[in-house]
Amino acid sequence: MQQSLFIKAAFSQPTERPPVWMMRQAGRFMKEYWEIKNKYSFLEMCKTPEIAADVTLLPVNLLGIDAAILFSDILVTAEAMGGKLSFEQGVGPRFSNPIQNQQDINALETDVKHRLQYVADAIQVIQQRLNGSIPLIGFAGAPFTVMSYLVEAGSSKDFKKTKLFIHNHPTLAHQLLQKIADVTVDYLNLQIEAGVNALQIFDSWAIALCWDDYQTFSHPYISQIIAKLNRKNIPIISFCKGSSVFAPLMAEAQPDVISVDWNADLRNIKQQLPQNIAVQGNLDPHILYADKKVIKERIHRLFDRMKDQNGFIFNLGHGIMPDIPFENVKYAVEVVKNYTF
Ligand code: 1CP
Repeated sequence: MQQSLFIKAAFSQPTERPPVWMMRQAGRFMKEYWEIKNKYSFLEMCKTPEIAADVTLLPVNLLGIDAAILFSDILVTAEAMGGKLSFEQGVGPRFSNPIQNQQDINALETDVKHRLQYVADAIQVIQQRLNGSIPLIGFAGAPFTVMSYLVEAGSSKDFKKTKLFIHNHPTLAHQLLQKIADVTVDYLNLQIEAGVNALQIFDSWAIALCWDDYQTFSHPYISQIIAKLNRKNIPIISFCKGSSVFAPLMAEAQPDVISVDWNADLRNIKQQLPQNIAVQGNLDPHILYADKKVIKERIHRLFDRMKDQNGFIFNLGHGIMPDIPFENVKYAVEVVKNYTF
């Protein structure tokens, strides 16, 4: 596995072309996903290893990507801690017992590895089926992003409650973040033990934070998590929306790869980082709605910028939207695979 394009690029070694995978590749833009989803609830899919494996393998078989990502969700840690989680069609995730005060935080449990065993089981089934063909990426949400769902009771546009919580109740916020960080360390180490080949930490909503708040309420917990992982030969990818701004701080946490949103020039970000940190990204996913010639031109433009750089994994700046045409995603993968540095 150390010889796979993806692992080599993640460890900043030369590759003949950039490896490709895409955030939310195991999802709603595929009709094959809906054929499964129409039979089960989202949490049932996550918690049944055979089904989670089926969904994980859809983009492997249909798109021919260079790395698989475990089918699960960042909110399973919060659920294991005691959050009453449901996913409603068209609404997204909901917690019926949001976190509002000290009592709520005290009620959250942290010794919950056993409740996440289904993820370890899914990883084992997936690895049997992949049979060494491509690496499997495991993942978890970053404490700030997971906290935002617990405090807001679900998704949010402006993160008003979360921001009020960190600004007016910083001590409580730190207690909550620490509890999530502790669970996340156990959870990611469980994934390593179960056999993942790489890990990605998703801080999707860091983009909502100003520099000082990112530095105080997100960065220290990601640093702590990365420092406590039994990494062996497993690259750690740190993703956030907002990475165009936060990349220098993200680098201090010492991940192997920083996954960059679509706002930045990827080459500029790469050159600001220590040599041994690779970058992943950063095509605007909206490009995948466009005509094929535009898709090809934009991917080539990005690759021409990155040509002389080791440590580059092609991905999107954020996830594939559910209504992006499957054919366009498939075409983008072909364009990447036909490119040589
Ligand atoms: O209704 C459905 O079919 C469920 C849709 C869905 C899917 C396919 C959700 C609910 N989660 C997932 C899978 C998922 N989530 C993966 C699988 C692997 C992949 O293909 O990438 C991963 C890595 C995630 C991670 C995740 N969940 C993130 C971080 C990444 C990102 O996109 O920013 C976040 C923020 C979530 C929360 C979440 N879960 C589901 C939804 C619809 C959301 C987002 C809601 C919101 O906008 O707040």
